[in-house]
Amino acid sequence: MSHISPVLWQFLAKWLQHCPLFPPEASTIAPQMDALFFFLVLISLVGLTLVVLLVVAFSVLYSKNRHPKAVQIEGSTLLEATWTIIPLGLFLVAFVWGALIYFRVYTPPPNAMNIYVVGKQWMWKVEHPGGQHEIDELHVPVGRAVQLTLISQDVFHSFSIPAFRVKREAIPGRYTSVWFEATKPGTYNLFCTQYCGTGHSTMIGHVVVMKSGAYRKWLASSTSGMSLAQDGERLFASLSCNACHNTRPNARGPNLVGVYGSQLTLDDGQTVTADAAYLRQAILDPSQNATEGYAAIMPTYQGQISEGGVVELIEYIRNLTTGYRLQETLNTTQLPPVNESKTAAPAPGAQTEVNP
Ligand code: HEC
Ligand SMILES: [Cu+2]
Repeated sequence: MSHISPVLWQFLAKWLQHCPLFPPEASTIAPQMDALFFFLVLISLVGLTLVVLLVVAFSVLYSKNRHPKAVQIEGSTLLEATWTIIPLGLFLVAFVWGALIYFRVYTPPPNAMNIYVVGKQWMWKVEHPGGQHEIDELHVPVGRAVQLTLISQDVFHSFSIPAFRVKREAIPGRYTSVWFEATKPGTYNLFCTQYCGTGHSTMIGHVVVMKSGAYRKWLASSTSGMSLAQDGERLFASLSCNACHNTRPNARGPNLVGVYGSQLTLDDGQTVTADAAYLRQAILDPSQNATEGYAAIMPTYQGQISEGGVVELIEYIRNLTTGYRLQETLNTTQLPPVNESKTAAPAPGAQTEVNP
């Protein structure tokens, strides 16, 4: 935060690292969050000091000894305007500053790699696009924008990585998302920060931030041999979805190839974008949104497919480009394309990576 005095900032950052009360700053957003946090702490301290000093000063200056007779004061417009305008200004600064950070936190960059996280009593299940499954662990590369798509299989949970200053609810029945870009390799804590039953306190884990070479190795060594989409392809066949969704001309269900991200017209005339949330709803509760031109014959799969399974089906549908066979073959060592402009000019102070 260069607009704060750099010396003061250095001092604060040093102090933070040696104070075990404070988690390390390990993501791009962390220093920005902390700057706002310290601003709030600072103005609170200034306000508190001012009030305490005035209370003490007034109780001495206007004590009964000095002023045995009470005097009625009718007020001062100048004084009232001052103590209205200054706090108003401070609150507006906090509001605008907070709003800017809020939008940054909840707007993932378009090139972010997506990882699914399913919360359930009492664990975090992580599903990587390459088919790597983890429980209470999350491996991510350093210096890459990572978007998490969260959902809960039972009750409300809240996914929190203090070192990255990110936290987001995992809600039953709805996808939420959060993103971060880790800046320092290492192992960080991962918590559920919403009381979710007896085992809540055990719903903790680790985020492992790795350099890209190590990350590639990890991806290759923890693969199950099938990508998430390929898992979905299997599930699609074993649930007999292909009895209705297929390429035959008289297929009873709509063609799912290329449906992801497209605009669909429902039989009540509404148009919707077929994003992950819509597809999930279409699979679990088809009667809610029948597509125009099709009979509502699709059975409900509510309670028959786990959230992990739904994620696999969505990834499968998302990857269908030409037919119901997945085009791509599993390449576990493949990372999403690097943002070129970013690699060309690393942000000052950002860790640059050397690819092996
Ligand atoms: C009995 C036939 C049938 C089966 C089995 C079936 N579907 Fe459907 N599906 C339909 C029909 C008909 C629609 C369109 C009407 C609607 O939305 O209810 C549809 C709509 C959908 C949609 C919404 C996309 C769109 O263009 O409307 C998705 C996604 C979908 N099905 C996925 C699946 C999956 C995944 C399975 C297996 C778990 C499955 N379906 C099993 C008949 C079926
Ligand atoms: Cu929980």
